Amino acid sequence: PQLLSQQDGAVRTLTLNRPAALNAFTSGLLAELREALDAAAGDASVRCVVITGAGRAFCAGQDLSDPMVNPDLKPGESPKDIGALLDGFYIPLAQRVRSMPVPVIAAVNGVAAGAGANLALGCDLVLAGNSASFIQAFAKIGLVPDCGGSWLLPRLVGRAKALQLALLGEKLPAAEAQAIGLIYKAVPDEELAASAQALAQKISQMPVRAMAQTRMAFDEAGLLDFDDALRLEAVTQSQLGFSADYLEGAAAFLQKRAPKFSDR
Ligand code: LHQ
Repeated sequence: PQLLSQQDGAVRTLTLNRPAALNAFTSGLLAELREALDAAAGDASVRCVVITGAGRAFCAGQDLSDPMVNPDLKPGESPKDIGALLDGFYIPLAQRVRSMPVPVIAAVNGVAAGAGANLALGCDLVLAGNSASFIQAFAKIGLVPDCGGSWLLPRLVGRAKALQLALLGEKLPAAEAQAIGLIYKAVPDEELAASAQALAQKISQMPVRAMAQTRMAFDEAGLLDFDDALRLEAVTQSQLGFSADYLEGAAAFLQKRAPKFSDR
């Protein structure tokens, strides 16, 4: 299979599994990843999702040997519309990640290039091994950042850094990615898998519905003015105020005991 899925407790781990091609995206892998995220979203036993890669890379982005992206076009042949690949595969995938009802962690185990980089950056928390790197490879092949990159990059690191990364397409090592605020944390390579699993297990015990709502509030507030953001906070807080998790969290605090969260 091009995608491996495994569950430990309430943590579902999805592993991109085309290591010989650095886990580059075929339409098949993109579809499998989206289906696996749909399945995780619909499964009440899942409270946190980890996405990682098999082998030495996280994901090299679109598989450039796929006939859908016009490799080796013969003279006189007209190119296919690669926008169709975005409409059919990358847009629904990026939307699926951003609308997951539980937190999503990227465990970036090696190079993340092009759409592979932006898939990772679209996750809620990005851990990376020290030897991992992020490459906005699009510029080098005459394309623009996709899979949400145009929206994410300026918001994550500001316009100047975003333009540096996207225009020059240089390899950004994990430690630098952490230093500029592009990712959560770089860790030693040999600790990445265990760190990601430990973080995911910890999160799975937390109020995950509110965490997913926090991500959605941040995304939406970016499009609102201050007063509208305040109103959105009140609407969301009003809903969460009736949730079992809030009632449990507040009660557990007052009773000086550990809370047991269950909402999703
Ligand atoms: C690959 C790939 C790859 C196929 C490594 N494809 N085989 C959306 C919609 C429509 C159209 C286009 O794009 C998009 C979004 C995008 O993602 S655009 C960006 C596409 N990605 C790239 O441009 C990155 C291309 N790859 C690289 O620059 C390098 O492979 C990196 C820097 C990722 C890794 O370099 P190395 O560590 O030196 O490994 P390598 O280059 O030797 O790759 C190992 C193998 O993986 C090799 O195959 P081989 O048979 O020679 O061992 C590569 O051909 C293959 N591979 N990326 N994207």
